[in-house]
Amino acid sequence: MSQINPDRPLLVGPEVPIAPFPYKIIGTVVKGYGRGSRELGIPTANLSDNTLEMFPPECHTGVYYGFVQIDQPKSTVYPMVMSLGWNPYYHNEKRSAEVHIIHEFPQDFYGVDIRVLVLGYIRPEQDYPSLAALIRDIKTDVEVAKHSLKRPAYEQLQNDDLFTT
Ligand code: ADP
Ligand code: RBF
Ligand code: MG
Repeated sequence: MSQINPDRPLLVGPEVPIAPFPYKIIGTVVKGYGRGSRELGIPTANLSDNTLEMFPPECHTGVYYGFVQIDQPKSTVYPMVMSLGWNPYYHNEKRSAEVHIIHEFPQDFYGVDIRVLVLGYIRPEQDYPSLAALIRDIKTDVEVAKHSLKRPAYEQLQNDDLFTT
């Protein structure tokens, strides 16, 4: 199976973020369920539960794109894709957010704070017939995020107050 889903557009969302975007999430990176996203080549920084009240109520489950910064204000800002889903551990009464940062890190960073600026919606959460199909769509999400963030109104938000103060 090819690495990218050819049926999906690489550019999504409007030229300029519109409400409820952009919105900001600050949270601590916690341990996930060890479902092996790292083994899939897609590690996800799972956000602590207290972040969930920061999500606008109209944001439904699905995949989002934006920027993220780890730990220190003024440090590097990376593109990211985020999955907002229902947390099976809480009998699906609670949502959970996990962020895949589009960068290779030499080590883990559990326990640190990350700042996330969510800028747009990519797609709803889906059920996949195989792990390979899920991975292919997540890899496609990464390409969609990179393309969609290249537009000027998005690019300039790398310098948002969230990341500089
Ligand atoms: P868990 O189930 O504990 O969330 P994962 O397999 O999803 O485990 O790995 C996530 C961890 O990997 C993150 O908490 C972070 O410390 C680390 N990590 C390394 N590179 C990345 C990356 N590019 N994006 C997100 N997390 C990363
Ligand atoms: N899980 C799904 O079951 N369906 C999805 O459509 C889905 N999309 C995802 C998109 C992104 C960008 C990321 C980072 C994760 C997604 N996941 C999805 C969650 C994925 O299954 C999860 O990261 C692994 O199960 C490991 O926790
Ligand atoms: Mg994870």
